[in-house]
Amino acid sequence: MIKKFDSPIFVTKPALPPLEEYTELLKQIWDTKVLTNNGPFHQQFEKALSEYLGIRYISLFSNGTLALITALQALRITGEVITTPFSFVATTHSLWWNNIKPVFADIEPVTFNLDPEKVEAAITPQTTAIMPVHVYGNPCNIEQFQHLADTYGLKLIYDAAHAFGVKINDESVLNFGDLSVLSFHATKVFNTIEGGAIICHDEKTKHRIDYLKNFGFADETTVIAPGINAKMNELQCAYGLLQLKYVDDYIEKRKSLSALYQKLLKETEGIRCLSEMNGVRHAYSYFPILVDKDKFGISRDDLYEKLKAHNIYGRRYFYPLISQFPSYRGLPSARKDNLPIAEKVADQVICLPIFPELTHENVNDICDIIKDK
Ligand code: T4K
Repeated sequence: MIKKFDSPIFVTKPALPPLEEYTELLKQIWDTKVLTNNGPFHQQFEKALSEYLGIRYISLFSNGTLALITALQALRITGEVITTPFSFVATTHSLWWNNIKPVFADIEPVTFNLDPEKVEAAITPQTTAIMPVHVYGNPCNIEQFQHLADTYGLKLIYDAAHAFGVKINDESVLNFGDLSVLSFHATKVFNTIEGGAIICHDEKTKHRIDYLKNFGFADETTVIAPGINAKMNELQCAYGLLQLKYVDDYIEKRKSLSALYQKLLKETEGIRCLSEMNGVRHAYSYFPILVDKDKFGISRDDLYEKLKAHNIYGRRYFYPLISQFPSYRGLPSARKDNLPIAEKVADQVICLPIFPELTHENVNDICDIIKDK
C-alpha cells in the first residue's frame, strides 16, 4: 500500500508574486488614493500585457465571465450561438445572460475542442456567432472556424480562458476571431486573484468595450449604451504587473511537470494523456488524463476516489457536460446522442494536479499511486 500525502494536493495552487514587491506598489496606491477607474496601474498593465501577449488591443475586466457577457454585447450578438458543451459553465451562461439560445455541437476526439464540421451542420438562419473554447489551452481549429465565419457571415468569439500565453507558430492564439476572452482567476496560469480581459483588433472596438464595462460612459455626461460595471481595480492591476515578471518561470515549471507526467504515464495501459500540438507554445494550464475502464481496470470515478483517499484532489473538468445542467438539458442540441464524443470524454477525464510549486517528487508519487493496483 502506497502512503498517502500528509497534506492535500489540490488540482492547482495559485502562484503569487513576492509580498515585498507587492507592498512597494501598494504604498504607491495608498499615497495617490487612486483605487480604480482606469488608474495608472490599469494603464500600465494593459500596455504590458499587450506587449507580453503579442496583441494589439486589450480591455481588462474584473473577471472572465463578465468579459464574455460584455464581448457578446459589444458585437450585439442575438439569436442562436453555436458552442461547446465541454467547458466551464460560464461559457454557456454568458449566452444565457444575453438572452441568446445556446446550440451545442460535439467536440473533436483528439483536442476536445469544438468540431468545425459539427458546427457547420448546426448552423441555421438564426445563428449569429460561434463561440469555441481553447480547452486546456489547446488551440481550436482556427482556420476552419474562420472559414465558417466568413462563409456564413458569422461572428467568432473565442473563450480563451485557458489560453494565456499560448501561441501558434509564434503568433498569439488571441489574434484570431473577432474577439477573445481571457480569465485571470486564481486557478489560472496567470492570475490577478479574479480578473479577465477581452482582446480585439481595432481601436474603435476597444473603445466600445471600454464604454460597456464602465456603465456605457463615453465621457462625463455621455452614456452611449446600457453598460455594466466590470472594471479591474488598481490593486489587481499592480499585482498583475508583478505576475508578468514571473509568468514565464511559472510556465517553464509547468512544462517540466507536464513532461514528467507524460513520461511516467505513457506506458500505462488504459491511461491517455493529451499530446502536445505541433508548432504550439503551450502554457500547461491543466494536465488532463482519460481513463479507459476496460483497459485500466477501474473507472475514472474509482481512480478519482482512490486519489482522494491518498489526499490528491484531481478534478473532473468538465464533468458533467454543460448540456446536462438543468438550465440547458431541455434544449434539442443537449441530447446525449448529439454529443457522443463530449459525453465519452466527460466520463473519462480527470485533471491531475499541476502548478509551479508542485515538485517532481510529488508527480512521481502521484503516478505511483495511479499505477498501483
Ligand atoms: N471560461 C472557461 C473555459 C473557464 O474555465 C472559466 C473559469 C471561465 C470562462 C470564467 O472565468 P472567471 O469568471 O472565473 O474568470 C474554477 C474557477 O473558479 C474558474 O475560474 C475556472 N474557469 C474553473 C475551470 O475552475 P472551481 O469551482 O473548480 O474552483 P475551486 O474553488 O474549486 O478551485 C480549485 C482548486 O484550486 C481548489 O481545490 C484549491 C485551489 N485554489 C482555488 C482558489 C480559488 C487555491 O489554492 N486558491 C484559491 O484561491 O472553478
